[in-house]
Amino acid sequence: MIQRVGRCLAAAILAISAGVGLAADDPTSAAGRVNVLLVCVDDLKPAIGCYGDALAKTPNIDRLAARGVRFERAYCNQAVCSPSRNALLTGFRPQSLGIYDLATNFRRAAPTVRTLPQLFRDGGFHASALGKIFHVGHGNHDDEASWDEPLFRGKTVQYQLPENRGPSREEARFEGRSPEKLPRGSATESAMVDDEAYDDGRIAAEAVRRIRAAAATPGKPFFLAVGFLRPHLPFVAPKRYWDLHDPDALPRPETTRAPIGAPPYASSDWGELRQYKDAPDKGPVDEALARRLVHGYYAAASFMDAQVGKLLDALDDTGLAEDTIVVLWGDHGWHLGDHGLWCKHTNYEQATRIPLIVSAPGMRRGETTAALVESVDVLPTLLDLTGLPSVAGRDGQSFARSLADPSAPARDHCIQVYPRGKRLGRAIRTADLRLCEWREFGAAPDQAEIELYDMNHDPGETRNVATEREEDVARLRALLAQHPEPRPPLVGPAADRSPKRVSRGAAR
Ligand SMILES: [Ca+2]
Repeated sequence: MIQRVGRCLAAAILAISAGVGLAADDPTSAAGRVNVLLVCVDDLKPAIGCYGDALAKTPNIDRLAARGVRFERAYCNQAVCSPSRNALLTGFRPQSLGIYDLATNFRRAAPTVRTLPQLFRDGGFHASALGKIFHVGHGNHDDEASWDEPLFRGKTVQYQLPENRGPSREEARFEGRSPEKLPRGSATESAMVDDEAYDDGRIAAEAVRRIRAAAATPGKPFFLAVGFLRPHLPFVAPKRYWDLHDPDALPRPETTRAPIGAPPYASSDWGELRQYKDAPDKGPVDEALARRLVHGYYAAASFMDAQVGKLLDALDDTGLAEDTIVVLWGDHGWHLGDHGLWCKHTNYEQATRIPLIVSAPGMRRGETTAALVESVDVLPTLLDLTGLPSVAGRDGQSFARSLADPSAPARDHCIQVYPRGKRLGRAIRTADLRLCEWREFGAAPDQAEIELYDMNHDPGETRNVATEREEDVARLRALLAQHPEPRPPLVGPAADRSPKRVSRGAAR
Protein backbone atom coordinates (compact mmCIF):
# COMPACT_ATOMS: atom_id res chain seq x y z
CA MET A 1 0.00 0.00 0.00
CA ILE A 2 2.81 2.36 0.88
CA GLN A 3 4.42 1.96 -2.51
CA ARG A 4 1.06 2.40 -4.18
CA VAL A 5 0.45 5.64 -2.33
CA GLY A 6 3.88 6.88 -3.32
CA ARG A 7 3.20 6.09 -6.97
CA CYS A 8 -0.21 7.77 -6.79
CA LEU A 9 1.23 10.95 -5.36
CA ALA A 10 4.11 10.93 -7.80
CA ALA A 11 1.59 10.67 -10.64
CA ALA A 12 -0.44 13.39 -9.00
CA ILE A 13 2.57 15.68 -8.90
CA LEU A 14 3.21 15.09 -12.55
CA ALA A 15 -0.41 15.96 -13.22
CA ILE A 16 -0.10 19.11 -11.11
CA SER A 17 3.11 20.06 -12.87
CA ALA A 18 1.35 19.66 -16.17
CA GLY A 19 -1.42 21.94 -14.98
CA VAL A 20 -3.94 19.17 -14.55
CA GLY A 21 -5.85 19.13 -11.26
CA LEU A 22 -5.90 15.83 -9.46
CA ALA A 23 -9.61 15.83 -8.90
CA ALA A 24 -10.32 16.37 -12.57
CA ASP A 25 -7.75 13.84 -13.69
CA ASP A 26 -8.66 10.96 -11.43
CA PRO A 27 -11.08 11.64 -8.61
CA THR A 28 -9.99 8.57 -6.67
CA SER A 29 -6.26 8.72 -7.27
CA ALA A 30 -5.05 9.59 -3.81
CA ALA A 31 -8.24 10.35 -1.91
CA GLY A 32 -8.80 8.04 1.01
CA ARG A 33 -5.28 6.74 1.19
CA VAL A 34 -3.01 9.57 2.22
CA ASN A 35 -3.24 11.01 5.73
CA VAL A 36 -2.80 14.65 6.68
CA LEU A 37 -0.99 15.90 9.78
CA LEU A 38 -1.52 19.65 10.10
CA VAL A 39 0.71 21.19 12.77
CA CYS A 40 -0.35 24.72 13.73
CA VAL A 41 2.05 26.64 15.94
CA ASP A 42 0.98 29.71 17.89
CA ASP A 43 3.03 32.89 17.36
CA LEU A 44 6.00 31.14 15.73
CA LYS A 45 8.07 33.46 13.55
CA PRO A 46 10.75 31.96 11.28
CA ALA A 47 13.33 32.10 14.10
CA ILE A 48 14.12 28.52 13.15
CA GLY A 49 17.35 26.78 12.18
CA CYS A 50 16.23 25.80 8.68
CA TYR A 51 15.18 29.42 8.08
CA GLY A 52 18.76 30.52 8.62
CA ASP A 53 18.62 31.41 12.31
CA ALA A 54 21.90 29.94 13.53
CA LEU A 55 21.02 30.54 17.19
CA ALA A 56 17.68 28.75 17.12
CA LYS A 57 17.61 25.19 18.42
CA THR A 58 14.91 23.56 16.33
CA PRO A 59 16.34 20.25 15.11
CA ASN A 60 12.96 18.64 14.54
CA ILE A 61 11.44 21.35 12.38
CA ASP A 62 14.75 21.32 10.52
CA ARG A 63 14.29 17.56 10.11
CA LEU A 64 10.84 18.14 8.64
CA ALA A 65 12.24 20.73 6.24
CA ALA A 66 14.81 18.18 5.08
CA ARG A 67 12.00 15.94 3.92
CA GLY A 68 9.77 18.63 2.46
CA VAL A 69 9.59 22.04 0.81
CA ARG A 70 10.22 25.14 2.91
CA PHE A 71 8.44 28.34 1.94
CA GLU A 72 10.71 31.33 2.28
CA ARG A 73 7.98 33.86 1.50
CA ALA A 74 4.84 32.67 3.27
CA TYR A 75 2.55 35.24 4.88
CA CYS A 76 -0.39 35.22 7.25
CA ASN A 77 -3.57 37.08 6.35
CA GLN A 78 -3.76 39.03 9.63
CA ALA A 79 -1.20 39.06 12.42
CA VAL A 80 -3.45 37.95 15.23
CA CYS A 81 -4.64 34.48 16.22
CA SER A 82 -8.31 34.13 15.37
CA PRO A 83 -8.53 35.90 11.99
CA SER A 84 -5.34 34.16 10.87
CA ARG A 85 -6.76 30.76 11.80
CA ASN A 86 -10.07 31.56 10.13
CA ALA A 87 -8.10 32.18 6.93
CA LEU A 88 -6.30 28.83 7.17
CA LEU A 89 -9.40 26.85 8.05
CA THR A 90 -12.01 28.49 5.80
CA GLY A 91 -9.89 29.75 2.92
CA PHE A 92 -11.43 33.21 3.32
CA ARG A 93 -9.36 36.27 4.13
CA PRO A 94 -10.43 38.39 7.13
CA GLN A 95 -11.60 41.16 4.79
CA SER A 96 -13.90 38.69 3.02
CA LEU A 97 -15.46 37.54 6.29
CA GLY A 98 -15.46 41.00 7.85
CA ILE A 99 -13.94 39.51 11.01
CA TYR A 100 -10.81 41.18 12.37
CA ASP A 101 -11.19 40.47 16.09
CA LEU A 102 -10.81 37.51 18.42
CA ALA A 103 -14.34 37.18 19.73
CA THR A 104 -16.43 36.92 16.57
CA ASN A 105 -16.92 33.36 15.40
CA PHE A 106 -16.50 32.83 11.66
CA ARG A 107 -19.94 31.17 11.44
CA ARG A 108 -21.46 34.62 11.97
CA ALA A 109 -20.17 35.53 8.52
CA ALA A 110 -20.23 32.13 6.83
CA PRO A 111 -22.80 29.92 8.61
CA THR A 112 -22.69 27.01 6.20
CA VAL A 113 -19.12 27.12 4.93
CA ARG A 114 -17.41 23.73 4.79
CA THR A 115 -14.17 24.19 6.70
CA LEU A 116 -10.89 22.53 5.78
CA PRO A 117 -11.45 19.63 8.23
CA GLN A 118 -15.09 19.34 7.12
CA LEU A 119 -14.00 18.99 3.50
CA PHE A 120 -11.76 16.13 4.55
CA ARG A 121 -14.58 14.54 6.53
CA ASP A 122 -16.71 14.82 3.40
CA GLY A 123 -13.92 13.00 1.57
CA GLY A 124 -13.93 10.07 4.00
CA PHE A 125 -11.21 11.18 6.41
CA HIS A 126 -11.45 11.01 10.21
CA ALA A 127 -10.83 14.58 11.39
CA SER A 128 -9.74 15.38 14.92
CA ALA A 129 -8.01 18.28 16.63
CA LEU A 130 -5.72 18.79 19.60
CA GLY A 131 -4.71 22.03 21.25
CA LYS A 132 -5.18 25.36 19.50
CA ILE A 133 -6.64 25.06 16.01
CA PHE A 134 -9.62 27.43 15.87
CA HIS A 135 -9.24 30.28 18.33
CA VAL A 136 -11.02 29.36 21.56
CA GLY A 137 -11.35 32.00 24.27
CA HIS A 138 -11.91 35.76 24.41
CA GLY A 139 -15.60 34.97 23.81
CA ASN A 140 -14.95 32.69 20.81
CA HIS A 141 -15.48 28.94 20.67
CA ASP A 142 -14.46 25.81 18.79
CA ASP A 143 -16.29 24.64 15.68
CA GLU A 144 -17.74 21.28 16.69
CA ALA A 145 -19.05 20.61 13.18
CA SER A 146 -15.47 20.44 11.93
CA TRP A 147 -14.44 17.38 13.92
CA ASP A 148 -15.36 13.74 14.34
CA GLU A 149 -14.62 13.89 18.06
CA PRO A 150 -14.43 16.60 20.70
CA LEU A 151 -11.42 18.92 20.71
CA PHE A 152 -8.55 17.78 22.97
CA ARG A 153 -8.06 21.09 24.69
CA GLY A 154 -4.92 22.87 25.81
CA LYS A 155 -4.39 25.93 27.99
CA THR A 156 -2.34 28.80 26.62
CA VAL A 157 -1.69 30.41 30.02
CA GLN A 158 -0.31 27.79 32.36
CA TYR A 159 2.39 27.81 35.03
CA GLN A 160 4.20 25.16 37.07
CA LEU A 161 6.21 27.19 39.59
CA PRO A 162 4.25 27.65 42.83
CA GLU A 163 4.87 31.40 42.83
CA ASN A 164 3.32 31.73 39.38
CA ARG A 165 0.22 29.62 39.96
CA GLY A 166 -3.19 31.07 40.58
CA PRO A 167 -5.69 33.00 38.49
CA SER A 168 -4.31 35.72 36.25
CA ARG A 169 -5.70 38.21 33.76
CA GLU A 170 -4.55 36.51 30.61
CA GLU A 171 -5.67 33.07 31.77
CA ALA A 172 -9.14 34.51 32.40
CA ARG A 173 -9.32 36.04 28.91
CA PHE A 174 -8.41 32.74 27.27
CA GLU A 175 -11.16 31.07 29.26
CA GLY A 176 -13.71 33.67 28.32
CA ARG A 177 -13.94 35.12 31.83
CA SER A 178 -13.57 38.68 33.02
CA PRO A 179 -9.96 39.62 33.80
CA GLU A 180 -10.96 42.54 35.99
CA LYS A 181 -9.24 42.73 39.37
CA LEU A 182 -7.14 39.62 38.73
CA PRO A 183 -3.37 39.86 39.21
CA ARG A 184 -1.04 39.89 36.24
CA GLY A 185 0.78 36.63 35.52
CA SER A 186 4.46 36.09 34.76
CA ALA A 187 5.61 36.60 31.15
CA THR A 188 8.19 33.80 31.46
CA GLU A 189 8.82 30.63 33.42
CA SER A 190 11.69 28.15 33.59
CA ALA A 191 10.71 25.11 35.66
CA MET A 192 12.38 21.78 36.44
CA VAL A 193 9.52 19.72 35.06
CA ASP A 194 8.86 17.13 32.37
CA ASP A 195 7.45 18.10 28.99
CA GLU A 196 4.03 16.81 29.94
CA ALA A 197 3.74 19.22 32.85
CA TYR A 198 2.69 21.72 30.18
CA ASP A 199 -0.13 21.14 27.74
CA ASP A 200 2.11 21.08 24.65
CA GLY A 201 3.69 17.93 26.10
CA ARG A 202 0.27 16.42 26.75
CA ILE A 203 -0.94 17.37 23.28
CA ALA A 204 2.08 15.69 21.70
CA ALA A 205 1.54 12.54 23.77
CA GLU A 206 -2.10 12.31 22.71
CA ALA A 207 -1.21 12.97 19.06
CA VAL A 208 1.36 10.17 19.20
CA ARG A 209 -1.27 7.88 20.71
CA ARG A 210 -3.68 8.69 17.86
CA ILE A 211 -1.03 8.16 15.18
CA ARG A 212 -0.13 4.77 16.66
CA ALA A 213 -3.80 3.81 16.96
CA ALA A 214 -4.40 4.75 13.32
CA ALA A 215 -1.44 2.64 12.25
CA ALA A 216 -2.66 -0.33 14.30
CA THR A 217 -6.18 -0.22 12.90
CA PRO A 218 -6.01 0.82 9.26
CA GLY A 219 -9.30 2.07 8.00
CA LYS A 220 -10.24 5.63 7.36
CA PRO A 221 -7.33 7.95 6.59
CA PHE A 222 -6.88 10.69 9.17
CA PHE A 223 -6.83 14.45 9.10
CA LEU A 224 -5.10 15.19 12.39
CA ALA A 225 -4.73 18.84 13.40
CA VAL A 226 -2.24 19.44 16.21
CA GLY A 227 -2.11 22.96 17.59
CA PHE A 228 0.90 23.72 19.78
CA LEU A 229 0.57 26.61 22.23
CA ARG A 230 4.17 27.79 22.46
CA PRO A 231 5.91 30.12 21.71
CA HIS A 232 2.82 32.25 22.44
CA LEU A 233 3.09 34.27 25.65
CA PRO A 234 3.73 33.44 28.42
CA PHE A 235 7.15 32.11 27.41
CA VAL A 236 7.12 29.04 29.65
CA ALA A 237 9.15 25.89 29.10
CA PRO A 238 10.96 23.20 31.08
CA LYS A 239 14.34 24.49 32.21
CA ARG A 240 16.36 22.20 29.95
CA TYR A 241 15.04 24.10 26.91
CA TRP A 242 16.17 27.40 28.43
CA ASP A 243 19.54 25.80 29.04
CA LEU A 244 19.95 25.12 25.31
CA HIS A 245 20.44 28.85 24.79
CA ASP A 246 23.02 31.38 25.93
CA PRO A 247 21.04 34.57 26.49
CA ASP A 248 24.10 36.69 25.81
CA ALA A 249 24.45 35.15 22.35
CA LEU A 250 20.82 35.61 21.28
CA PRO A 251 20.03 38.29 18.71
CA ARG A 252 19.36 41.87 19.68
CA PRO A 253 17.13 44.04 17.53
CA GLU A 254 18.94 46.37 15.16
CA THR A 255 16.07 48.81 14.96
CA THR A 256 14.29 49.90 18.11
CA ARG A 257 12.26 52.81 16.77
CA ALA A 258 9.21 53.05 14.55
CA PRO A 259 9.86 53.47 10.81
CA ILE A 260 10.73 57.02 9.83
CA GLY A 261 7.76 58.62 8.11
CA ALA A 262 5.19 55.99 9.15
CA PRO A 263 1.80 56.98 10.59
CA PRO A 264 1.96 56.68 14.40
CA TYR A 265 -0.99 54.32 14.54
CA ALA A 266 0.77 51.77 12.28
CA SER A 267 2.77 50.55 15.26
CA SER A 268 1.40 48.95 18.41
CA ASP A 269 1.71 49.71 22.10
CA TRP A 270 2.07 45.93 22.66
CA GLY A 271 -0.73 45.86 25.18
CA GLU A 272 -0.71 42.07 25.31
CA LEU A 273 2.71 41.86 26.94
CA ARG A 274 1.77 44.68 29.31
CA GLN A 275 -0.87 42.37 30.78
CA TYR A 276 2.00 40.47 32.40
CA LYS A 277 3.56 41.65 35.65
CA ASP A 278 7.11 41.79 34.30
CA ALA A 279 6.26 44.43 31.68
CA PRO A 280 6.04 48.17 32.36
CA ASP A 281 2.64 49.86 32.10
CA LYS A 282 4.10 52.16 29.48
CA GLY A 283 7.37 52.86 27.76
CA PRO A 284 10.04 50.45 26.58
CA VAL A 285 11.22 47.24 28.26
CA ASP A 286 14.57 47.45 30.00
CA GLU A 287 17.63 45.54 28.88
CA ALA A 288 17.23 42.73 31.42
CA LEU A 289 13.63 42.06 30.44
CA ALA A 290 14.43 42.28 26.73
CA ARG A 291 17.09 39.63 27.20
CA ARG A 292 14.74 37.46 29.25
CA LEU A 293 11.96 37.73 26.65
CA VAL A 294 14.22 36.82 23.72
CA HIS A 295 15.63 33.92 25.75
CA GLY A 296 12.11 32.81 26.67
CA TYR A 297 10.88 32.96 23.10
CA TYR A 298 13.75 30.81 21.82
CA ALA A 299 13.36 28.38 24.75
CA ALA A 300 9.61 28.05 24.19
CA ALA A 301 10.21 27.48 20.47
CA SER A 302 12.75 24.73 21.30
CA PHE A 303 10.24 23.12 23.69
CA MET A 304 7.56 23.15 20.98
CA ASP A 305 10.08 21.83 18.44
CA ALA A 306 10.76 18.81 20.68
CA GLN A 307 7.03 18.03 20.59
CA VAL A 308 7.06 18.22 16.78
CA GLY A 309 9.87 15.66 16.94
CA LYS A 310 7.64 13.23 18.83
CA LEU A 311 5.05 13.38 16.04
CA LEU A 312 7.68 12.79 13.36
CA ASP A 313 9.09 9.87 15.35
CA ALA A 314 5.63 8.33 15.61
CA LEU A 315 5.10 8.65 11.86
CA ASP A 316 8.51 7.09 11.22
CA ASP A 317 8.07 4.26 13.73
CA THR A 318 4.69 3.26 12.33
CA GLY A 319 5.65 3.59 8.69
CA LEU A 320 2.94 6.22 8.24
CA ALA A 321 5.53 8.81 7.23
CA GLU A 322 5.45 7.21 3.81
CA ASP A 323 1.82 8.09 3.23
CA THR A 324 1.19 11.14 5.38
CA ILE A 325 1.33 14.75 4.24
CA VAL A 326 2.79 16.93 7.00
CA VAL A 327 2.18 20.67 7.06
CA LEU A 328 3.83 22.92 9.64
CA TRP A 329 2.28 26.39 9.76
CA GLY A 330 2.76 29.37 12.08
CA ASP A 331 -0.29 31.59 12.52
CA HIS A 332 1.75 34.84 12.30
CA GLY A 333 5.12 36.29 13.23
CA TRP A 334 6.26 38.34 16.20
CA HIS A 335 8.17 41.56 16.81
CA LEU A 336 10.88 40.36 19.14
CA GLY A 337 12.02 43.86 20.01
CA ASP A 338 12.45 45.19 16.48
CA HIS A 339 10.95 48.67 16.07
CA GLY A 340 10.69 48.70 19.87
CA LEU A 341 7.76 46.29 19.55
CA TRP A 342 7.04 43.15 21.57
CA CYS A 343 3.94 41.76 19.88
CA LYS A 344 2.31 40.68 16.64
CA HIS A 345 -0.56 43.09 15.79
CA THR A 346 1.00 45.00 12.86
CA ASN A 347 1.22 44.89 9.07
CA TYR A 348 5.03 44.79 9.09
CA GLU A 349 7.25 41.97 7.87
CA GLN A 350 8.20 40.63 11.30
CA ALA A 351 4.54 40.17 12.25
CA THR A 352 3.23 38.85 8.95
CA ARG A 353 5.90 36.47 7.67
CA ILE A 354 5.30 32.90 8.79
CA PRO A 355 7.05 29.55 8.71
CA LEU A 356 5.45 27.10 6.30
CA ILE A 357 6.85 23.67 5.49
CA VAL A 358 5.04 20.98 3.52
CA SER A 359 6.28 17.41 3.33
CA ALA A 360 4.43 14.84 1.27
CA PRO A 361 5.22 11.45 -0.22
CA GLY A 362 6.72 11.73 -3.67
CA MET A 363 7.32 15.46 -3.36
CA ARG A 364 10.55 17.40 -3.51
CA ARG A 365 12.59 16.97 -0.34
CA GLY A 366 14.93 19.38 1.36
CA GLU A 367 14.18 22.22 -1.03
CA THR A 368 13.24 25.84 -0.58
CA THR A 369 10.90 27.93 -2.67
CA ALA A 370 10.60 31.70 -2.96
CA ALA A 371 6.98 31.37 -4.11
CA LEU A 372 4.72 33.93 -2.42
CA VAL A 373 1.93 32.12 -0.57
CA GLU A 374 -0.73 33.07 1.96
CA SER A 375 -2.45 31.11 4.71
CA VAL A 376 -5.65 30.93 2.63
CA ASP A 377 -3.72 28.91 0.06
CA VAL A 378 -3.25 25.89 2.34
CA LEU A 379 -6.87 24.72 2.00
CA PRO A 380 -6.95 24.43 -1.80
CA THR A 381 -3.44 22.95 -1.78
CA LEU A 382 -4.39 20.11 0.54
CA LEU A 383 -7.52 19.36 -1.50
CA ASP A 384 -5.35 19.37 -4.60
CA LEU A 385 -2.75 17.04 -3.13
CA THR A 386 -5.23 14.50 -1.85
CA GLY A 387 -7.45 14.49 -4.91
CA LEU A 388 -10.48 15.81 -3.05
CA PRO A 389 -12.88 18.01 -5.02
CA SER A 390 -11.84 21.63 -5.18
CA VAL A 391 -14.14 24.34 -3.83
CA ALA A 392 -15.02 27.49 -5.73
CA GLY A 393 -15.38 31.03 -4.53
CA ARG A 394 -12.74 31.13 -1.81
CA ASP A 395 -9.72 33.39 -1.63
CA GLY A 396 -6.88 30.88 -1.79
CA GLN A 397 -5.12 29.24 -4.69
CA SER A 398 -3.27 25.93 -4.68
CA PHE A 399 0.51 26.06 -4.44
CA ALA A 400 0.86 22.33 -5.14
CA ARG A 401 2.95 23.10 -8.22
CA SER A 402 5.58 24.70 -5.99
CA LEU A 403 5.91 21.41 -4.11
CA ALA A 404 6.63 19.59 -7.33
CA ASP A 405 8.77 22.36 -8.77
CA PRO A 406 10.02 24.99 -6.28
CA SER A 407 10.77 27.36 -9.16
CA ALA A 408 7.24 27.16 -10.58
CA PRO A 409 5.37 30.46 -11.02
CA ALA A 410 3.13 31.44 -8.10
CA ARG A 411 1.37 34.56 -6.83
CA ASP A 412 3.03 37.88 -7.66
CA HIS A 413 1.85 39.37 -4.37
CA CYS A 414 0.34 38.53 -0.98
CA ILE A 415 -1.99 40.73 1.04
CA GLN A 416 -2.57 41.15 4.76
CA VAL A 417 -4.77 43.39 6.86
CA TYR A 418 -4.73 44.90 10.32
CA PRO A 419 -7.34 47.24 11.84
CA ARG A 420 -6.62 50.31 13.95
CA GLY A 421 -9.73 51.94 15.32
CA LYS A 422 -11.89 52.97 12.35
CA ARG A 423 -9.06 52.35 9.90
CA LEU A 424 -8.02 49.20 8.15
CA GLY A 425 -4.44 48.81 6.99
CA ARG A 426 -4.24 46.72 3.84
CA ALA A 427 -0.70 45.58 3.14
CA ILE A 428 0.61 44.15 -0.10
CA ARG A 429 3.91 42.26 -0.28
CA THR A 430 5.67 41.59 -3.57
CA ALA A 431 9.06 39.97 -3.96
CA ASP A 432 10.69 43.41 -3.55
CA LEU A 433 8.31 45.78 -1.79
CA ARG A 434 5.79 46.15 1.01
CA LEU A 435 3.07 48.77 0.78
CA CYS A 436 0.37 49.47 3.34
CA GLU A 437 -2.71 51.54 2.56
CA TRP A 438 -4.52 52.88 5.64
CA ARG A 439 -8.04 54.23 5.36
CA GLU A 440 -11.38 54.05 7.09
CA PHE A 441 -13.83 51.42 5.92
CA GLY A 442 -15.66 52.76 2.89
CA ALA A 443 -13.48 55.89 2.62
CA ALA A 444 -12.36 57.05 -0.82
CA PRO A 445 -8.89 55.92 -1.94
CA ASP A 446 -7.60 59.50 -1.90
CA GLN A 447 -8.19 59.56 1.85
CA ALA A 448 -5.57 56.88 2.40
CA GLU A 449 -2.22 57.18 4.14
CA ILE A 450 0.50 55.09 2.55
CA GLU A 451 3.60 53.28 3.75
CA LEU A 452 6.13 51.83 1.30
CA TYR A 453 9.27 49.86 2.18
CA ASP A 454 12.00 48.64 -0.14
CA MET A 455 12.47 45.11 1.16
CA ASN A 456 15.71 44.54 -0.78
CA HIS A 457 17.53 47.64 0.45
CA ASP A 458 15.70 48.14 3.74
CA PRO A 459 14.58 44.69 4.94
CA GLY A 460 14.17 46.04 8.47
CA GLU A 461 11.52 48.51 7.27
CA THR A 462 13.19 51.51 8.84
CA ARG A 463 12.07 54.23 6.40
CA ASN A 464 8.77 54.86 4.63
CA VAL A 465 9.66 55.86 1.05
CA ALA A 466 6.10 56.28 -0.28
CA THR A 467 6.57 59.95 -1.14
CA GLU A 468 9.76 59.17 -3.10
CA ARG A 469 8.48 56.23 -5.12
CA GLU A 470 5.23 57.39 -6.70
CA GLU A 471 5.30 54.87 -9.55
CA ASP A 472 5.72 51.94 -7.19
CA VAL A 473 2.96 53.26 -4.97
CA ALA A 474 0.59 53.63 -7.92
CA ARG A 475 1.40 50.17 -9.23
CA LEU A 476 0.89 48.41 -5.90
CA ARG A 477 -2.25 50.36 -5.08
CA ALA A 478 -3.64 49.35 -8.46
CA LEU A 479 -3.00 45.72 -7.53
CA LEU A 480 -4.74 46.21 -4.19
CA ALA A 481 -7.69 47.83 -5.96
CA GLN A 482 -8.21 44.64 -7.94
CA HIS A 483 -9.22 42.91 -4.72
CA PRO A 484 -12.74 43.29 -3.33
CA GLU A 485 -13.36 46.22 -1.01
CA PRO A 486 -12.88 44.94 2.58
CA ARG A 487 -16.05 44.20 4.50
CA PRO A 488 -16.48 46.42 7.56
CA PRO A 489 -16.26 44.65 10.93
CA LEU A 490 -19.21 42.32 11.26
CA VAL A 491 -19.56 42.68 15.02
CA GLY A 492 -18.36 45.20 17.55
CA PRO A 493 -15.10 47.10 17.54
CA ALA A 494 -12.17 45.92 15.49
CA ALA A 495 -9.28 44.02 17.05
CA ASP A 496 -7.60 47.21 18.11
CA ARG A 497 -9.62 50.13 19.31
CA SER A 498 -8.64 53.78 19.24
CA PRO A 499 -5.04 54.81 18.62
CA LYS A 500 -4.84 55.84 22.28
CA ARG A 501 -5.68 52.32 23.34
CA VAL A 502 -3.80 50.50 20.63
CA SER A 503 -4.20 46.79 21.27
CA ARG A 504 -4.32 47.19 25.04
CA GLY A 505 -6.26 44.27 26.42
CA ALA A 506 -7.92 43.77 23.08
CA ALA A 507 -6.24 41.60 20.49
CA ARG A 508 -4.16 38.57 21.32
CA1 LIG B 1 -1.19 33.38 17.39
